[in-house]
Amino acid sequence: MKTAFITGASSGIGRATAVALAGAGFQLVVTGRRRERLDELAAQLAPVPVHVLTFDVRDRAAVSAAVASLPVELQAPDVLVNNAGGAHGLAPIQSGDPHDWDQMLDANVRGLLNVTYALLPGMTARQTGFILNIGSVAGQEAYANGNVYCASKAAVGMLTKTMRLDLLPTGVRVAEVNPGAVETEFSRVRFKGDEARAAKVYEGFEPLRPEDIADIIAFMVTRPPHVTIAEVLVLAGAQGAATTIARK
Ligand code: NDP
Ligand code: 8X3
Repeated sequence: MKTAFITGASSGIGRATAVALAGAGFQLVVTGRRRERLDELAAQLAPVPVHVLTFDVRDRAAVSAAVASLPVELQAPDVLVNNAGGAHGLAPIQSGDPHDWDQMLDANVRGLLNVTYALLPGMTARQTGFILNIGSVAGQEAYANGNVYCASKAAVGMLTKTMRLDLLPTGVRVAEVNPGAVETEFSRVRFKGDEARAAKVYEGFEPLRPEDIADIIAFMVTRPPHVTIAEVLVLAGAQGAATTIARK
């Protein structure tokens, strides 16, 4: 049975990806900080084997210790989905909060590297595998007040391209999905629990659902070894660009 290791599976796109990949025949390692959410997911997916790991992706030592605690065969997953992360704040650079900046750079960029670092030895030794990074439309275009979030996702885009080149001789393929507006806990986190402000982001149009992204991820990671769908931009139907949305 093939194994998929999914970060940020306690919510949103990561959770939906876990459901989709379980449906596609994978056993799973699901990670996040909220253990109960992950335990619930594992119970929902039974009898699919699901191994739960809780760690903060920003903590390299914790990531490495968690991976080392896995049975050896799970330390070399066939598929790694680097999804954990998000936005904190939406403010002009001149009034931004450096603590928010640290959280975004540490989770979205360093976190992705921490998890990749811990799993690559197993994946490269096996000479096969697939790393799917979650970038964003925000990594491809600038929008006002997006500053550090946009920069963190642009970094994911360049890491994806360079990782793909570096890993070419190892048989590990690397690709990226760049979602537009997906209704998840993303905006609740960005606006620090302000539900009304978060709801406004998705008002007046039909946003993407996490399952829409998960379906695409499942398709990409199940292509045969001679096919790499390297980058996919997925916008909501009413979305022309990151902040250009036809609202009714
Ligand atoms: P959610 O907030 O619903 O999910 C985020 C997930 O990431 C949660 O499972 C959370 O788990 C985990 N996570 C966040 N920070 C950490 C951390 N420091 N350590 C470990 N896990 C962490 O948002 P989405 O599903 O929307 O976001 C998933 C990814 O998709 C993110 O990288 C986001 O930037 C990206 N994205 C989202 C878009 C959207 O419109 N929603 C569009 C484009 C990209 P826990 O809190 O349990 O740790
Ligand atoms: C999430 C999409 O446009 O809110 O990455 O930044 S956006």
